[in-house]
Amino acid sequence: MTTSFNLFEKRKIALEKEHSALIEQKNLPQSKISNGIYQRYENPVVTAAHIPLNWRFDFDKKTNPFLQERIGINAAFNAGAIKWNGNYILAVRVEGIDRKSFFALAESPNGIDNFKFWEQPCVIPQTLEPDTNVYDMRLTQHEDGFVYGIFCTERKDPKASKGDTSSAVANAGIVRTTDLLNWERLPDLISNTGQQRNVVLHPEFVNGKYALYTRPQDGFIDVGSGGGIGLGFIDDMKNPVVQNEKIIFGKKYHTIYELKNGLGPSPIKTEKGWLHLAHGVRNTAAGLRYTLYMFMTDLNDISKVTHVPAGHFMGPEGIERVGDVSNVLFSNGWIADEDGTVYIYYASSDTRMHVAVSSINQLVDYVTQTPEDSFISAGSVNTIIDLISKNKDI
Ligand code: M1P
Repeated sequence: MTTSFNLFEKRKIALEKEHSALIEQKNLPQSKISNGIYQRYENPVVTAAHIPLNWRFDFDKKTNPFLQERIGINAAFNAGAIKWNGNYILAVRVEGIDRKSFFALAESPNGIDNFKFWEQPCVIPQTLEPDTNVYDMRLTQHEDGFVYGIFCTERKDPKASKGDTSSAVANAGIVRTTDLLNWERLPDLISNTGQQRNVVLHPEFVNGKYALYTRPQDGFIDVGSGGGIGLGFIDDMKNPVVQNEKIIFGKKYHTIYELKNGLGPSPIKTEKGWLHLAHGVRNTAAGLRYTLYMFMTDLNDISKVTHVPAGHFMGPEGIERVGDVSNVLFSNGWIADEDGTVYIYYASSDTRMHVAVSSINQLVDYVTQTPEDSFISAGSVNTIIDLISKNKDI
């Protein structure tokens, strides 16, 4: 007869074995031929199942004789990224089954597998008005010496009518650190718009000021008459008042960013310009569809968009299509290595994290040589015919 004692022991061994196998599983490039722009990898790099067992299970036989999972994790997605002491770090949005998201760092020696969470989740100090929910941290190693984490802080809308228990207000919360362990909370962003999400810090000073990419919005989900990727400036991050915010990349009819868009990670500097990764959203009969797209801005004027390849850079494929919020790709983290390799960390369907590997040269080539959108079907046909005739001459 199985006693609760050996049931506990058996479950513990099985859980630990399964967890180690998942973490240590080697990740290989997908076998199908890539598009030449980036290489997707077979396995998600971080999932809810990667969360350490001791965050979820009480391993005391007396208080947990059945070894039940006491704290459930629903998803691990939308991670910021940074290279740190030679390793690849993701600041993962971990979402518990209680719907609350928080940040936790996972580290890999090679950027594509073996991501292990640090000892405990990040402790983010609160402002006078506590965050109800926090998510989607962008990490920026700024030239002032700090690593900044800018994330969305969500609180109940104080103007919500009685009985309205879902209206919320989103804004940018700001923390900074020099060790990724101790986070100093700075005041939340002060801007002219009602709400902000997808706020990202530029890594360099611009005319002595901090430059911030914003995404002003009228409502919590709908950007309304606002929206687009904005650019504004801040004198002092301890008093983060955005000045001169202007839209540098607006939403546009009948594009992949028709409904809304938002910047992904902090941009990467190249000899040709700043590489940007963003998400665009359009509506369909099946709901919102989020895809990733790229663009480039001028090295001397970061408000000037110089190149925009037509359409999406990455769209959801296979398993990526399905999850808590299906048909969504979202990225807020990438890492450019010294040798030019670029690790693009993207989440699928608000559920799990993946990696695709590219290089600065491939991405610059993609952004600068891919035909731009003509915004009409006849224009798309012309672009294809131009390519066909060019190929005839070869
Ligand atoms: O559910 C898709 C995404 O929706 C929001 O992004 P955006 O403000 O650009 O619409 C965010 O909640 C994001 O976390 C989420 O992945």
